[in-house]
Amino acid sequence: MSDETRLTELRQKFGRQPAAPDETTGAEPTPREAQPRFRGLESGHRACQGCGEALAARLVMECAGPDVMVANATGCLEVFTTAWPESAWRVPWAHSLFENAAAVASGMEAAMKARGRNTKVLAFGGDGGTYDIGFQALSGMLERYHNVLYVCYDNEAYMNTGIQRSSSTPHAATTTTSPAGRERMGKRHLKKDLLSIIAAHHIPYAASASVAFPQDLQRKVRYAMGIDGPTFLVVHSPCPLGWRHESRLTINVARRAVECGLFPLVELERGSLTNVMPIRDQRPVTDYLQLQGRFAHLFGDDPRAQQKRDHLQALADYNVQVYGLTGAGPDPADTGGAAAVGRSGVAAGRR
Ligand SMILES: Cc1ncc(C[n+]2csc(CCOP(=O)(O)OP(=O)(O)O)c2C)c(N)n1
Ligand code: SF4
Repeated sequence: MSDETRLTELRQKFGRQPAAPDETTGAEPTPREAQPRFRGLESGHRACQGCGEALAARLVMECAGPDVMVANATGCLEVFTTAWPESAWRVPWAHSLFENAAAVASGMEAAMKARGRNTKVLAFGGDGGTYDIGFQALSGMLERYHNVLYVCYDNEAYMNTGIQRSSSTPHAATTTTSPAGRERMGKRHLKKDLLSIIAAHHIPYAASASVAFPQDLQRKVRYAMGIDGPTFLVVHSPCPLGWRHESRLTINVARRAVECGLFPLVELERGSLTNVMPIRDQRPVTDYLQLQGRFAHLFGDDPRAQQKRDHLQALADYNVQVYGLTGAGPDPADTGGAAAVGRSGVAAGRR
C-alpha cells in the first residue's frame, strides 16, 4: 500500500477531511476548515481540569498526524493518557524512560528509514525530561541529525511526581523542593535558556510556542514537520495544580507570560533568530505573577518580595531587548489565540 493510500485511510478513519471549495458557490473554505482535523490525542484521558500540557499535545497532534509515531518520556502526559488498559493515542506510541525519549525516537527513525518509510517521528517530554534528565540524549539526537520533531511541554516543574523544581522553573517560584519561607524566596536559580542551547546545535529549526496562541503553535508544528532533519519546539503549558491558578485561567496565564516578556515566542533557523512574536504593549510581570499561587509570597509583607519582583521584571525586559520584541507588527492580542481555543470549551477570556 502506498504511503498516500495509507494516509487517506487513516484520515477517513480518524479525522475530518480538509474541506473543499463549496460545490455550488465555489467559496473557499476558511483556513480552519481547510485543515485536516486529525485527533491524534483523544478526549477522555485523565489530565487535571485546565491542563495546559493536554491542550498543547492535542494541538500538536492535530496538525502533526496522522502519519507519525511518538516516543513519550514518562511524566504527566504519558501517565494521564495511558492508564492501563486504555490509551488516548490514535497513533503508534511508545513509552520511554524519563531520560531517553530522544534516544528511543532516534532508534524509531533509523528503523523506519531502514524499512524505506518516511513516517515522521515525534518525541515528547516534559521540562524535567528535556531540560534536565533527557538533555544528553536530546543533544545526541540533534547532533546525529535524526529526522525527529522533539516537543517539550514546559510546565516548569516535575509535576507528575509532586511539583519538584526543574532547571526550567522560573526564578523565585515556590515548589516542593524550592519552598518559599524564611530561608529563601522560592527557587534561587534562573530558568535555563534551553532554546539557545538547542539553537547552538545549528539544527534547521527551533522555536518556542504557547498554548495561548494555538494558530502560531500549529504553524510552527507544520513548518517543523516539513523539514527533513531534527527540529525542536518548546511549548509553554501552564499547570493549574503546580502553578496554583484557577483551571479556567490557563489561557490567560499563558498569554500574560508572553505579553510581559518572560516567555518570548521566537524562531531560530540554523542557530540564527529568524522570527519573533512582537509585543505591542508590554505588561508588567506582576500581571502574570499575581494570577499564580506559586508566586504569592512575592506579594506579601516580606521586604525581599519587591527585590524578587524587580529581578523578574529585569529578566522580562532583558528578553524584550535581546529578541527585539517591541515594535510594529501583529500584536499577540490580535491573533485570535484565546478565542480560537474557545472552540474546545476552555475558558477563552482575552484578559
Ligand atoms: C531516572 C528516573 N528518575 C525519576 C523518575 C520519576 N519520575 C517520573 S515522571 C517524573 C517527573 C516528570 O517531570 P516532567 O518531565 O517535567 O514532566 P511533567 O510531569 O511535569 O509533565 C519523575 C521525577 C523516573 N521515572 N526515572
Ligand atoms: S499536574 Fe499539571 S501537568 Fe499534570 S495533568 Fe495536572 S494540570 Fe496537567
